[in-house]
Amino acid sequence: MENLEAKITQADSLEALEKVRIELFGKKGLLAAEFAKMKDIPGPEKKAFAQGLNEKKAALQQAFDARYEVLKAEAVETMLKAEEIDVSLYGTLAQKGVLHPVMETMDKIIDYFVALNFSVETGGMIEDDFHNFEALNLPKYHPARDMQDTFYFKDGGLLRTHTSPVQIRTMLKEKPSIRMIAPGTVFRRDYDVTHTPMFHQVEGLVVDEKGKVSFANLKAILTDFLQYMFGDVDVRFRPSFFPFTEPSAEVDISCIFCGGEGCRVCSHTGWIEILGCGIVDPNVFKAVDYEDVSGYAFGLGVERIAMLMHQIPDLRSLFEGDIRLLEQFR
Ligand code: 2NL
Repeated sequence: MENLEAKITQADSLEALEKVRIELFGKKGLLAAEFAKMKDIPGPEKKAFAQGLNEKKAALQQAFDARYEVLKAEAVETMLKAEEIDVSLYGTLAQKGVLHPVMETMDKIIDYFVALNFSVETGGMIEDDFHNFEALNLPKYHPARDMQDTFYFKDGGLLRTHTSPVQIRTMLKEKPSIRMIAPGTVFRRDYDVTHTPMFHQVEGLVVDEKGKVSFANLKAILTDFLQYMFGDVDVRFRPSFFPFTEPSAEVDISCIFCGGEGCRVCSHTGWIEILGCGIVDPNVFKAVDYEDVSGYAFGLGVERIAMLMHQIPDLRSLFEGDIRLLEQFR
């Protein structure tokens, strides 16, 4: 019976000790077997035998309890170590958001014109034929009004194809002079590497008494604007055509990738087309009942400029909703 105590003190875990407990104190355990021998002990010796056995049992129970306390304390210690939390560690920091490159570019454009005292006007994206086309000297049967190019609603409404209806509404609402930009979302039925059906424009319009607004003013402000946007670039004006301006020009900057040497981005011309502009066509003023005024106007595509500033090769990636696009601009 001496090695029973050793069984208890050698148990090295609560699990091992539990096994020992069953082995010793269980219904079919070693102590139960000893007590069973009682019936074979002759009468006079029974008492002494029972007393010895009870003392032995009590000693084992005491050894067991002591061992249990030690192992329990060890187990708690081990658990606390394993679950230790360093409350001084930083948590997971929340990710900051970033502006979409299109909106960042739009803001930069708006900032320039706001600083030059242009007002910022906006309007609805659903327009009608008059404000989107007719008033802009785009008469019925003009190719731009083709179903191929414009999203029409069944009731004759349409998604604006440029922000010009905002200028038309502003002129109908207010007397000259006008000094405004119209930033916003526009829609055209187009989809390839450089066109998405939804994109953004900023258009500008300046109107004043006849003779007060010249092409020279337009040239000066756009040259300064483009150097604000792109740094020390050359700017050139090429004759062009828009139904709503006469004369009209397209404006190029010297290629910001090759400095004008010629590369893939500028199709080896050394120039990149950035915006369109011109002197407001008299037919536009007729449509809004403006008399004895002159004005200049311009329009630019925001995505195109964002692509150039960030060297984004495919315009469609701006609208795919892939968060990895934004992560690049963090
Ligand atoms: C381009 C060219 C342009 C305008 C937009 C305009 C608006 C009114 C009257 C006259 Cl109400 N003109 N807008 C003028 C010239 C060019 O946009 O290439 N845009 C992306």
